[in-house]
Amino acid sequence: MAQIKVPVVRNILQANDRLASENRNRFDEAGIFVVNLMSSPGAGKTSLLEKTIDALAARMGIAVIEGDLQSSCDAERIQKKGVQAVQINTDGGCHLDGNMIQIALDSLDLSQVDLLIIENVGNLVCPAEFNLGEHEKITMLSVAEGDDKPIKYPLIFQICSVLLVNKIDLLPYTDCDVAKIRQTSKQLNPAGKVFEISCRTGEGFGPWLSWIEEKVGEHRKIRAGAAVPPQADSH
Ligand SMILES: Nc1nc2c(ncn2[C@@H]2O[C@H](COP(=O)(O)OP(=O)(O)OP(=O)(O)O)[C@@H](O)[C@H]2O)c(=O)[nH]1
Ligand SMILES: [Mg+2]
Repeated sequence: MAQIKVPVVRNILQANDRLASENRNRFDEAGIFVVNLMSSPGAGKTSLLEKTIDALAARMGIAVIEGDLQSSCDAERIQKKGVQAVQINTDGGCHLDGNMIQIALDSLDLSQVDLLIIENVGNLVCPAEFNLGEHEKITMLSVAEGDDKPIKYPLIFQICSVLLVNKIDLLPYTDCDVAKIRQTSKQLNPAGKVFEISCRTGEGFGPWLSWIEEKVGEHRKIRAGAAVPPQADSH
């Protein structure tokens, strides 16, 4: 029997990449720095956003796109901080995609925004496959999840610019070896940065906030015409 080829998945990813590239053009025209924040459920993504907004909202315009299967809990948490937030419900879908971001962007006023953070659906697998048009991918892993996660779910650790190891206040109560996380993620992603943080106590936030501020500064220069946008990569 003749072999039937099924190019469906590749077609979906190619179509998504086109939409992501349109999003990226929109971000670069506006000079906005955009990050795609990914982790498993409950690692602390929304807590990170709350603390980051507290620290930076006086110095820059921030907006948030929240992705969840159901509910608007996370967008409500962000709106309480006084910044624009739009919730995407994927109705069971396990990741955000470029089209969802295009629709969400129509609900945001980007004119005063310097930093747009997209909180992806909690999942260590599928979000890693779909570009949204972001400039940088951030992966968060909490110490309660175990230090073997980079070995078991390599792609999401391979493609991120920054790995945030969260909940370090819980280290005395876990068997997590942060040195092992650093070592295995370094093997997967030699150029990636690793910041150890606690969204509960604020420990370790300095390097994370400095990194964000530096990136926002670079993109403000793009808006002012003093720099060219970075090339979009395939991940
Ligand atoms: N001890 C401790 N708890 C934390 C820390 N960060 C977040 N939490 C708690 O972890 C739980 C989940 O935090 P969220 O910020 O909602 O996690 P999330 O990744 O946004 O979750 P989903 O959106 O459902 O994927 C909450 O009860 C937080 O208070 C931390 O650094 N230390
Ligand atoms: Mg959340």
